[in-house]
Amino acid sequence: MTSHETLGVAVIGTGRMGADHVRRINEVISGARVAAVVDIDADRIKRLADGITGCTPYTDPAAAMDDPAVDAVLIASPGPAHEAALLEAFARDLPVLCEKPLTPDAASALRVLEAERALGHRRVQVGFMRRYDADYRSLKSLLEQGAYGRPLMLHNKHRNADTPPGFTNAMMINDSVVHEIDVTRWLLEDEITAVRVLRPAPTGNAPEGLSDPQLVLFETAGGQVVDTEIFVNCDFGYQVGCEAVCEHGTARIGDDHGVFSNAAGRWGGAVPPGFVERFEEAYDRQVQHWVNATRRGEVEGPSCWDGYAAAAVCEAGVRAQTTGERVPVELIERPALYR
Ligand code: ISE
Repeated sequence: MTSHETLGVAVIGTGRMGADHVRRINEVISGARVAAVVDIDADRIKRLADGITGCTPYTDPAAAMDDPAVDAVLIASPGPAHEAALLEAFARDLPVLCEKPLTPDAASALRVLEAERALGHRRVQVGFMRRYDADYRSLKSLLEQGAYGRPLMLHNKHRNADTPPGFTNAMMINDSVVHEIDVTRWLLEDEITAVRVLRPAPTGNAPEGLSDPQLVLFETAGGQVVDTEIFVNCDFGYQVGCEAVCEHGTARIGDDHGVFSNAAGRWGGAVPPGFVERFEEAYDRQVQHWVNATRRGEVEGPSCWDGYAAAAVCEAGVRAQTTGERVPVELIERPALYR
């Protein structure tokens, strides 16, 4: 396609995130339109497609990708379905925005990475949306400017008000801490080499069997140490923060968000209820950047290497959680395509 044409996007998976991306492409961002929606729930996609001009519903991702109106694919189905959809997209050389995780484990992420390498060029942007959040971007550029010297440590916090039924200890790493894994690698521009997990006595709000909160420690190749408090039943809202401790100063994001008020003898602001609200602008910016780059014929943002590295750290993290030991992270050598 040429850059003046509108990008026809097939959105695969129309659950919470997929439906939000359909709304975003339709109503918020420019340069793209929803050309197809894909889900196993035929009623849901028919209802969705009926409300969008020129949008066709499909229950089969491959059939949607064969639709001539489809120029690019946004994958928002559950993680275990990503590999098959990515390979179908590669078979047609279609650009992809793939929600995190790239795939649920390091072996399948490596298969996807090898399949993309076989194309000879990048096709995938992975949906690590915090890289598009205004606060995280300010912190990143501050570290890049170098005025505070080398970063030595990061302190992260990641709190959710509560968890959906069936949320497990492994999901605390794979679904939640995976964001701090990506943020750590991105901010420090280094790989995570080992993981440890401490499990304090759980909150009374945690469902049976969930060890909540937990403290996750990373070591990087350059010798930095990063801690992440993950607390997924904190009971008061959604809160994410990061403090970088550097040689000549510190910098912190995430203390407040939105309007700060004084009234009735108190001061303060609001805590957002969930990640969709907190990161709404980051999701918008992420999808707009993907559309813009795709229309220019380019691929930017988090790559299959980032998705693979995150999956490998998650695996080590889940092992550290269950064994209580320090678990090293095993990665292949970084291929030239991702340097
Ligand atoms: C969820 O899957 C996300 O991706 C959110 O960003 C994260 O904060 C939450 O803990 C996860 O469950």
